[in-house]
Amino acid sequence: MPASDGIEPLRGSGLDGTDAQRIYRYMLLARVISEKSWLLTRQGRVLFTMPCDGQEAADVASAYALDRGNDFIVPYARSLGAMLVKGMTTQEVMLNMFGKAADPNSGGRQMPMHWGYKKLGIISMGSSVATTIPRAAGVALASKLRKQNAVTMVYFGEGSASEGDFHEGLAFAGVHRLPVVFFCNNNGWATSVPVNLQSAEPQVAKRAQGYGFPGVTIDGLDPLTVYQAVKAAVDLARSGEGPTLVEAMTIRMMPHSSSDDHLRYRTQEELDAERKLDPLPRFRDFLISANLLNEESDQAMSDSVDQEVEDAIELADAAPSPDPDSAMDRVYAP
Ligand SMILES: Cc1ncc(C[n+]2csc(CCOP(=O)(O)OP(=O)(O)O)c2C)c(N)n1
Repeated sequence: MPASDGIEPLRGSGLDGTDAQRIYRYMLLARVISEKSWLLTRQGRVLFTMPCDGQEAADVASAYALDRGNDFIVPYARSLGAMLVKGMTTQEVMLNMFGKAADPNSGGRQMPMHWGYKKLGIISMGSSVATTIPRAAGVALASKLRKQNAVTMVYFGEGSASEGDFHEGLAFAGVHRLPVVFFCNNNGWATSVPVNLQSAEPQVAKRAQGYGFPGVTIDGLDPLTVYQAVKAAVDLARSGEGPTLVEAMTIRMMPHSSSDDHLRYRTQEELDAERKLDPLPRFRDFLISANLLNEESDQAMSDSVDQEVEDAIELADAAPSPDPDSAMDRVYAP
């Protein structure tokens, strides 16, 4: 359906109706990929997954605020929505999930959801959380020295903000006023450790003050709020004013990973209550009230997303595995 004016001008976010519809489709796509990947692990067809259910608004709308052709993303495993916005296709995501040779992230050699795609400006992550944070400061330093006018955005969870790497990365970026946005997805959990056992000060954004730049805490379940806050941070970074720490408050609707059972440390009642905050129905209701979506167009979008993911699964499942002789490639220097 055509993008009408809707709720003008989309609550001052700087986005128009077409942007809002695109963001919704990316959110839906991330959700369906996440849900189907979970089922594929249960079927024994995929080795591992880290669901992103509950943080689609944060991931998608933050990446949407970047200049996607020029800026860099240093992701973490749950950044699926940001990967899609940055240009990774559903097929490429599924080739990664199935560990196939044509996976552009690592040729099927890394764990699933360990992103890194040079062509798209997605810097390779690693399993060790927060090591990406000083690396993102380094990427931002390089782009500043090269006068690329690029912004780097690094994604991590609040648990990672307790690591030494977090503090070193922020200190360096603050001193050198680097064009970097630190995007913390605060879902309240680091695997089974709740936020109150991670730090005596649970508001991560406050830590930015110690390094001489702004920190903001925002509703990470509302894509318009996320876009607005991240766009301001990206603009600041691009204009030479240095970093911002954005803390998006989100939820973790699923277990930490396919290797986890969250009912060993969370109650069903708590999970049921959290599910009511799901950002997808909330944004869908907003779009309907803004006359940017109706039952029919929502169903059509949902069907096309389902088909896209099913086609990608079929293709990835049938694709060739990496050659066993390549197992040591890029592990040791020749
Ligand atoms: C340095 C390091 N320590 C521990 C782990 C194991 N581990 C993987 S994810 C994770 C939790 C991370 O929590 P958070 O940063 O809040 O992100 P979330 O998974 O909640 O999105 C841990 C402890 C790891 N991968 N790297």
